[in-house]
Amino acid sequence: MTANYQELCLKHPCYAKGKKAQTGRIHLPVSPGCNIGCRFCDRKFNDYEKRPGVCSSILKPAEAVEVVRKSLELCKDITVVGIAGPGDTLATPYALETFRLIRKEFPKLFLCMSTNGLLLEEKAEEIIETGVDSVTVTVNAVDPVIEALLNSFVIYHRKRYEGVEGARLLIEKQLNGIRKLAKADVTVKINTVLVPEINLYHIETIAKTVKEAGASIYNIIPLIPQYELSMCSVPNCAQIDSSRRLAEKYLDVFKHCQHCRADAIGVPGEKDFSSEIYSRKLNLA
Ligand code: CLF
Ligand code: SF4
Repeated sequence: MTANYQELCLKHPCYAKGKKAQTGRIHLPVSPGCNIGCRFCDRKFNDYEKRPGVCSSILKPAEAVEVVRKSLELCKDITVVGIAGPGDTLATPYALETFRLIRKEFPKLFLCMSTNGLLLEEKAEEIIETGVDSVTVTVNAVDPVIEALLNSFVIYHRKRYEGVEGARLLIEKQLNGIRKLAKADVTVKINTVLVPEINLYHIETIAKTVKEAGASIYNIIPLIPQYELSMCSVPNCAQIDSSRRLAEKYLDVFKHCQHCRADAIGVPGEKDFSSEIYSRKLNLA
């Protein structure tokens, strides 16, 4: 049985309402590919950058099980196994395959995945059957004209859709997917990358729309200006605060996001164990 929202609020670090949680997560970098083109996305392999889309290397599902085993020895606070890239978790089959292995080996850990949502509607049944406890969908706009400023293309069943056409398809699939999961009592969290020049005045509409679709909690992630949006600004505290206040009219808001790497290990915002694990990776086989 999957965890309910109240349980996640107590034991999942990214569902902490109020003060920061002391529980941890391990991210398994098993999902290399992506099927959309976010204009701020710059995926990289390195050991030093602390942001989404970055990891030291890609793991195979079987290797990921051993990484979890070692990580639990190093960090007793881990309650969640998350998969957040470095690409999209539904663009390749490896995330769900990994979750099935983890569920068997570590039945007490919560399973958490993060996705852009393009394939959420058609993969919802498989996600539910796999027993994923929480799904984060990144919804940066619910208006295709705004979304097209944040995303240049979508590749859906081998066909490329650009601009507003692609954006409309992405939003439709995201909202249908959220509805399906929520109906099956899977907890849905929404991440929005806040880009002051593009979606600052759109946050309330996003929050209201995703709440109606069945999401439980909302997280605003300040833009890291890079790639095609390198000319945009980092939101200031007043912009983040006012956006959170507007979102809070509709749903709970998570306020401790740490811009995690795709291979982060530990309590978010505290000591990260990934360098210890990955320098030992060759010994795990
Ligand atoms: Fe990872 Fe994301 Fe699950 Fe958390 S992170 S897949 S919901 S277990 Fe958390 Fe890190 Fe922010 Fe993500 S602090 S970047 S919101
Ligand atoms: Fe990058 Fe994630 Fe957007 Fe894919 S969905 S382009 S991995 S930010």
